Amino acid sequence: MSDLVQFAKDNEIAVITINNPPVNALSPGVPEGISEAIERISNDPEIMAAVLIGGGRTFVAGADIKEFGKMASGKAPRGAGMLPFLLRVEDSRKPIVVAIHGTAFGGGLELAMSGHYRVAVPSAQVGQPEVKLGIIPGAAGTQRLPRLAGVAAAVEMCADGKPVSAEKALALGIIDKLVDGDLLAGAIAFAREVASKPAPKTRERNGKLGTPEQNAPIFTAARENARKKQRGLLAPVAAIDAVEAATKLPFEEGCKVEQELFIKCLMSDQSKALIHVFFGEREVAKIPDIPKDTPLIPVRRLAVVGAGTMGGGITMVFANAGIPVLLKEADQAALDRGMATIQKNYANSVKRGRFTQEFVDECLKRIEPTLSFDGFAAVDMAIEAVFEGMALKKEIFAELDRVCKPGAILASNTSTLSIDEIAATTSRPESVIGTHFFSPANVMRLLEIVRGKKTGKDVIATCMQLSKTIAKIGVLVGNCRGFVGNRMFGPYRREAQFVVEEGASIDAVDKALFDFGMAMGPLATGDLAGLDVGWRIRKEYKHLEKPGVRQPFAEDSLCELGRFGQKTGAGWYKYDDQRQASLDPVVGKLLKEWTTAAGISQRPISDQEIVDRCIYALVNEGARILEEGYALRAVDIDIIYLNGYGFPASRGGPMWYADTVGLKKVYERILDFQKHHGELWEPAPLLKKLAEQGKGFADFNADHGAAA
Ligand code: T1G
Repeated sequence: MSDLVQFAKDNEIAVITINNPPVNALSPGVPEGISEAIERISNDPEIMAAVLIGGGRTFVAGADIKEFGKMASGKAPRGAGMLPFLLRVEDSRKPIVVAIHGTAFGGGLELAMSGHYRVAVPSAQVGQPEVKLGIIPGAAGTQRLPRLAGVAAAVEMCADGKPVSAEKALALGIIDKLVDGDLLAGAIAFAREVASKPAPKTRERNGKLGTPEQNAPIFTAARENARKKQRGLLAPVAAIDAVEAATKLPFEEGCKVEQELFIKCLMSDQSKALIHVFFGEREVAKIPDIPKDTPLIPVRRLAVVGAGTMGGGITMVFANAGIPVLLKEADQAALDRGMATIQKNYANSVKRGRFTQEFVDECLKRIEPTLSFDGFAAVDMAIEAVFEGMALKKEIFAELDRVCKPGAILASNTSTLSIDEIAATTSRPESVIGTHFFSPANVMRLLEIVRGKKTGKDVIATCMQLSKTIAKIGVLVGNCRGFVGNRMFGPYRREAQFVVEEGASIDAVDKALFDFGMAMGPLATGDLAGLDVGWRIRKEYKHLEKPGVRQPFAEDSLCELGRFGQKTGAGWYKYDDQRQASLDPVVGKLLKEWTTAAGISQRPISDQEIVDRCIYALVNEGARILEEGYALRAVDIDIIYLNGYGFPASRGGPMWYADTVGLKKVYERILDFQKHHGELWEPAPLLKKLAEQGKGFADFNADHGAAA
């Protein structure tokens, strides 16, 4: 027996335990161990039935995704997959009861469904999340799930990848019984009950496959949903096709259809990108120069200074995580406004079914509004979220330094100002860090954690861990202007303005980037965030602009007319009372006047040029950030862009996308832009070097040490 699978007997019931920490993935050796155990069961006359269970914290979380990564890149043979193995499980003459705790995901659920019965603890979850990796179930999941749960549930679970609770799985027929208390004991008892019964093969259970008339509307609706909500993704549509095959073909034929679709998805750029994202979201938590066992500072009580949009959102995030928050404002009116916004946001979450009223009531109890710094001595961490001005921030930090206890973490939510400069106003620079939330803070997943020169390793480790506690994805970045995300967003939006000034229409620019996969086009994004935000920053740093180098002017001109975007009812677009955007002929006329006055000749600009100008501007700046050490790895930049800026995960992030295009091609395109548009397109030295070496940013990941 492989040491990944243990075999034991409880009288006439065999117990097969999978031990492949941390998530009992079906890595090489696990299927082999289970097959050996089944062989042993069938040859032992004393054994009447068997229980298959996961050791540690979960049942099987799926096939080993690392293996799929190798197969997708051709580094490992595709092999026959797990179909033959699961048939061996299903063909066991003695009933096999699968006992589920934690998660039975992907291949884990497929393994469970090849068993004859399934029992689970109430906290367990089951699902086919493969589409999140750009693939589909590849071991008959799309063929067995409809046979247990019915077509509608199977299509939904395979196409959107969301797991279902054990209770829901019981109702659907995926599992046969919920076990309260000890799972193994419950499963063994269940096995005793079924030991003398025939072992029902899931593949022969066709009663829930429905009729073509019943199924047609289900598949039509599923395809429409995928077209709308999973724009341009291959896997959801393939999953629907595979489940449909289960309703039309015998099991073996249906499996063949599933295999073809699985391989097609696996070999796509989308699955390579999504597998990169899966591991990347875990990689960013690993800081090379901060040991895993760095002692953490317990954060049991928090203070937030500033009850505006950001401060209120941050307060909710911590209250949701069970951490009491002292929310301070300068005056009662501002404090009341802040609390009212928090209550409105919570009420909306209850209305949308995201939170229950009881949960919201508990959260609100954890928020204590205040006008004074009294009580700050008891907090373990304070987050400043006031107006983006250095003078005010320094004043707040000097006060925090005075009132907070020694060792308390002092964090700023600044989006562009220097953490080092802020830290210097305190006696404890080692306790000062940046926690840059993204608006709306109670929704956006990304948290840029900004490392100051003197920030202590315990403070960094604590904030990285805290990001998980508050359901954010924390990415450590260095203290350059704009940190990583906003520093790159500048050139991205600069190029969007340039192409409009050169003749592209406003909606063509936004549509080109939307069709590329961005959640929203760059101009509409500016209108959403407020054009005045960038305008104020550009004015503050005007003195740094190199004389004679062309800068965009359109957006500043719109701001001078008071057109800040949605908040003023007009920006690049005009907005009705429901904030519905429409093209504004006034802007078209203004652009004509401005560009004529500036002598900028107009020309038709292709969608491809719009995309290349905007996206390669991101990539070029990202390469500079990497080389200067303000991001640890290229994948960190990717994760920032997926979780803070609406970059499509199916393209892996800006740096991954550049590798997919090929850095040589990207570099040549940038040289071309430099020739036509001047020195702002100076290629980043790292990009030039990697392109000339025929390498990609992924190779740079491998060589790059800790810096941020
Ligand atoms: N393969 C390889 N490694 C995995 C893994 C997997 N399936 N799942 C998790 N890990 C690693 C992860 O990278 C991390 O590593 C550690 O385990 C802990 O994970 C044939 C084709 C189960 C909900 O998509 O959703 O089956 O960073 O931090 O927060 O049809 O892991 O410690 O080095 O996420 O408690 C389908 C993916 C695969 C499930 C647990 N299955 N995993 O969350 O821990 S394809 C999935 C998860 C497939 C078949 C198809 C989560 C989790 P490290 P973690 P967690």
